Amino acid sequence: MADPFNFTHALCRAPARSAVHGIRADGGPDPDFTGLAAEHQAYVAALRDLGLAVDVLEPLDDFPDALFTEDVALTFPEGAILLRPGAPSRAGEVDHVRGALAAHHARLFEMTGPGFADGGDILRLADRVIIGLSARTDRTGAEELAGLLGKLGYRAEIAETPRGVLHFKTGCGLIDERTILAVPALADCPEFEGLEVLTTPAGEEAAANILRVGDTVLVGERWAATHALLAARGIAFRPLPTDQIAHIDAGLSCMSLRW
Ligand code: CIR
Repeated sequence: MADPFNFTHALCRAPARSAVHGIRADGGPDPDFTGLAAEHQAYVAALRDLGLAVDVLEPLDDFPDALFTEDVALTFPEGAILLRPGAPSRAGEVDHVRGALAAHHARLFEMTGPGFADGGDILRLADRVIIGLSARTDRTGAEELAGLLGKLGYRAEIAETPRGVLHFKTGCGLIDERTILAVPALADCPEFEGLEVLTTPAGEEAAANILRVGDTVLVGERWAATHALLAARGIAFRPLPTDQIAHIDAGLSCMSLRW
């Protein structure tokens, strides 16, 4: 299996004005559109600076959450899978990435249902893929997805996402091939056996959604103790602003598909 951090491409989508109405589980104020767009631009610029060819799709006003391209598909060097997002308002986003993915991936599979799976629930490790069950990903969907992953040569395991955590990767991310950063509620996840699990520093649970690209870990700029943790391990990291996307329950992995 290939290096899980070795990406050459990413697919993003510019935020529509409607993004300020994106889903949030616990209510809370709308993000500021200008700030949110700036965060998105900084993210795209960082991916390009790290050497990726980034396609940025047009905004979709009818789909406030469509900037979170991670949730509608899975992408690998070997091919891609179109998913069935679990939020009804996001189901239609899939049709809007099909063409862009078909242009890059000769092998393009698609979930047919009736189950659901969001890309935010899928954590790719060096030797397998973990599918987290959540309010967006049900067991039927996870099992269909595991079968499709098998066609691309990836072994899948199904895990539980703690209650109150939107997506599995809201609560964890890979620092390196053997090390996970996870919120305390996920630290004892049985599927992490054999890996080293570092827990997020107190008060920095929202830092768990890191994204490693090549040798660099993208991490929210607000999380100083997490930066110190990465620095102490000699991990190169790049802080990025995430305050506005956090208003709509998102973090750094959510804003791209990568392969
Ligand atoms: C949603 O609730 O679907 C969006 N507001 C946030 C999606 C975040 N995506 C992710 O964690 N992969």
